[in-house]
Amino acid sequence: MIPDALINAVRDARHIVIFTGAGVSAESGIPTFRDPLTGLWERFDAASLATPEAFRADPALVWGWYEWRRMKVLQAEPNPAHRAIVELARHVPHLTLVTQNVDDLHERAGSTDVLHLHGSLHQPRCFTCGKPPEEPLGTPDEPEGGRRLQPPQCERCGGHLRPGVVWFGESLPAYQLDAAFAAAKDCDVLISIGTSGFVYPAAEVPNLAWQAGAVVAHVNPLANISRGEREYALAGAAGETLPMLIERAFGRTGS
Ligand code: BV8
Ligand code: ZN
Repeated sequence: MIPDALINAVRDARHIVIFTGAGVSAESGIPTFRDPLTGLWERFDAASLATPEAFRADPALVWGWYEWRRMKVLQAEPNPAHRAIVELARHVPHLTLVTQNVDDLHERAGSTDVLHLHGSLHQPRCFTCGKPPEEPLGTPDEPEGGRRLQPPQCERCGGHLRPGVVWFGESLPAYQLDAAFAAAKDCDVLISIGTSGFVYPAAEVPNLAWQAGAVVAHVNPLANISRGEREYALAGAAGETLPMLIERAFGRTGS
């Protein structure tokens, strides 16, 4: 199931990059984007909701969708995959965690210095002047998926608050993207976990690592690989595969 060559590369690595997508939070009960039926994309036209145009056209619809997602995250717990990444960081001289996710489950599992390429559900800001609210948002009302909720008003300019995520057509935060690309070019091993690799420029990260000579592994029930050499597909769920990988590389884990 997990090739010895990959176990040895992980054990001997000086610098490991972990690159995560929605699949790492799937076992916490958070819908992914493209899973049939449960995926957000299936039940909503997410690509048309996750845009500044959609927010301008109907702020209450978009805010309601994100508050529903934020509520699901608040109700969720980190899963063994998130915890395995924290455990791995204890064994590796240098681990860089890059996520496309907008939930805070990595942080709640104990990961630090997480590079969020697509922002966070937990950092709303004013759509007009960019100012974050004075008080953090409380627990959202019980909006069921797709119900409209009027976004709160900015205390400074009266504009609408918006979710602190990167929408389609918006630029990614330059610091996080530059740091992620630099880590990918420097690392010995990159483990991509739970991503379909559709969305750019984030999807460039594993390619940069492979092109720079790193060993690349994809943890995904649908994993398929294209490059053969130095690349591995671990076709399984993250919550089962990652603890196994770490136990094989470093012995019984404490998690
Ligand atoms: C940019 C935040 C330009 C919001 C997200 C045409 C028109 C316009 C733009 C484009 C275009 N063509 C290309 C583009 C660029 C566009 C893009 O890439 N589009 C794609 C769809 C083709 N990108 C952008 O617009 C980016 N910005 O390019 O700016 C620019 C340039 C200069 C100056 C100004 C502007 C911005 C992209 C960011 C969009 N925001 N999220 C929100 O969350 O609502 S993207 C969204 O999809 C998610 O956040 C996530 O980050 C991303 C990828 O999804 P995944 O994480 O991979 O999830 P998915 O469901 O797809 O896959 C889950 C996987 O997990 C599956 O493979 C499944 O098998 C696996 N899995 C399931 N269970 C498990 C599991 N794995 C392991 N264990 C399990 N248990
Ligand atoms: Zn404002």
